[in-house]
Amino acid sequence: MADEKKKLKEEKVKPLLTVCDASQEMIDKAKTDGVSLVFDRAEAMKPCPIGAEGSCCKNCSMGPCRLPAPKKKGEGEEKKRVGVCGATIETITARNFIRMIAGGAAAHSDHGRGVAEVFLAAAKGEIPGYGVKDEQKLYQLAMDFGVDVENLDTQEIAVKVGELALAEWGKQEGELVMAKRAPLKRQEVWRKLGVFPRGIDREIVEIMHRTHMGVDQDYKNLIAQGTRAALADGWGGSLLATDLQDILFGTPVPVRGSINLGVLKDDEVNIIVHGHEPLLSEMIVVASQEPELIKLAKSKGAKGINLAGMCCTANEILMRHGIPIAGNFLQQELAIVTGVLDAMIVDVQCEMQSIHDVAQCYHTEIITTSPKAKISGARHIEFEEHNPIATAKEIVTAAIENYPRRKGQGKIPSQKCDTVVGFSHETINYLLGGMFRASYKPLNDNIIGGRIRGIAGVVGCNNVRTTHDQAHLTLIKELIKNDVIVLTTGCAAMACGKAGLLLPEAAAKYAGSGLAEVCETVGIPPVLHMGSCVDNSRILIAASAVVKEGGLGDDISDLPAAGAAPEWMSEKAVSIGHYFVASGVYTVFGTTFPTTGCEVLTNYLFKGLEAELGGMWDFVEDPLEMAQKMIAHIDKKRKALGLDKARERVLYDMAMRREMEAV
Ligand code: XCC
Ligand code: SF4
Repeated sequence: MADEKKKLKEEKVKPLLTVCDASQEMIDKAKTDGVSLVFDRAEAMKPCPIGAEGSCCKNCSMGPCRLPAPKKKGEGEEKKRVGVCGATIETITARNFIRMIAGGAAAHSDHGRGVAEVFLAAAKGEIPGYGVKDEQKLYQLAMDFGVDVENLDTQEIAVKVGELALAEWGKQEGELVMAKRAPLKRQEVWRKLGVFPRGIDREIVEIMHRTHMGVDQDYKNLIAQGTRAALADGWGGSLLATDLQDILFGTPVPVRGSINLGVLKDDEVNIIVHGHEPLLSEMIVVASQEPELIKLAKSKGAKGINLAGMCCTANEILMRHGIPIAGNFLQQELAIVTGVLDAMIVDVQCEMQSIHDVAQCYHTEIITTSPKAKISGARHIEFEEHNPIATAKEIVTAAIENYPRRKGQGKIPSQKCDTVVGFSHETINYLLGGMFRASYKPLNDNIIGGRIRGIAGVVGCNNVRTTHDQAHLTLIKELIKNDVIVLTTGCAAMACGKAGLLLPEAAAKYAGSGLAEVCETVGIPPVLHMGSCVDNSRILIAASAVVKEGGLGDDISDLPAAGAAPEWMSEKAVSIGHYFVASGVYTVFGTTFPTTGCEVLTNYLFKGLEAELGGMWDFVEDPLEMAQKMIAHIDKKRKALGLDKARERVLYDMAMRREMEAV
């Protein structure tokens, strides 16, 4: 008995590392090569249980104060859990939670600021190679900012928009301009609660102030500031990043691409761009196609230059140029393990410092490019914002020069999968309504009629504490099987791509009959790839457009919709999750939840917020149960809209039709 228990326990501590065969192949190779990976380090270092539940405060040097929950229910509950300064467990977990929001909102928004600065310089004609690619979108943004589009030329409009957009970061009072794209009723909710964001930087700084020792010590008041900052991310920094990038580099339209480590080539110079900002990668795309550089590559014995992406940068250049994706977050070390990667170019966010160590075992050159993100020991070629093509050429040349240093035979996994990506809010509009009558009406009608049960946003990271890609795929397959159309971004989107879910053919294979019928008619996959993590703002805009189209209530919180990040790990995910909650969406996280150390706060986030914001958090480890809870929420919203009957009827129709077909 004891033996069996032990065996079970052993099995439990050794779950599958990944469901991605290409990744498993490289994990095995790393073992043979004697290379330590994130998977090995996770095994060697278990997470701190007190930190994982948010019960540790280190905001001053009288601590750190560790306030673990009582081991058994009831035990020690009469004793108030407080830190040395008297801060309660509610205060401590709330402070920790909103500091995560600050970290995430800062990452997205500082990315957005970088884009705004480059946009303004480009508008002034100061950056060769950059200009306005999407005029339509520029005019739209100009109107949001109240720029007089009638009497100015395109360049003047772009300069004005650039200046006004950049000013949103440092704004001290008033309301963020972009947040006015939300449905009117939603804006009223924010005003009533006093959480309408003022300026992007201000909200983030105020979190750091309020969470300093001895400042804000009321958990609800702390969470309200978290809400303000998260909204400043989603409806501010991220939305501006997306819009300005679209204007500069083009709004994505559906394009085919391929994904997984199998996109690497053994006879070409392989370059991976890894990170988040498309500013440099756009120019690396150009440089990698320059005839003189291709000639240089050939002179070194390579057949050409093969560029691929990783993490969110990959989503950006796949959506805009069809450049293949080598993999998602947990594959960054594995790409190096192939032994055929000549250079990995990184900018900011989600780059594990270990890529440098792994690269030491092979020949790969890690090149950092952002003054904000260096890696000790790695080569640094700083991105010259005012002459991006020169930097890009220098970097591509460095990669080419590294090609002859490949050591012995590499091994490239055979797996790669075709995908169709690039579903911006605009393309969904066109696809459904046609170029001249762009509209969400067909989508709304299909939701109202019940063919589509609802909408789910499934986004976020990989997390080494759970099986790579498994929760994403299990959850998403279950949702589409139940006629819920899925919008996806980030590393979740890449998991879908690798599993073939981003192909129109996936509808017939995986989707329920109602959703499959709609997908087949329009020619779209049941899972729509909407971009990188800052592009979660595209989901906000799509949701607002669905509300404005009519028939599904008058606020995002009325929609039969839900969100999830089953494998989240980064602070950015917390910010994204919280701006979805604050926009009225039921949002579920997997793996762990960072406030479970405090029941009062967790109850407030999971239940209390619904009454205030219409949206609320949840935490479910099992992806199938997660799907059930999301579907239950969608059904609850359908019922509130009086649409439960419609769906019953449609299901009956489908069943009848199948019966008729069978005859
Ligand atoms: Fe990073 Fe953006 Fe998370 Fe992936 S999904 S691990 S944040 S790359 Ni953004
Ligand atoms: Fe401890 Fe209070 Fe200092 Fe936090 S702020 S470390 S709870 S004394």
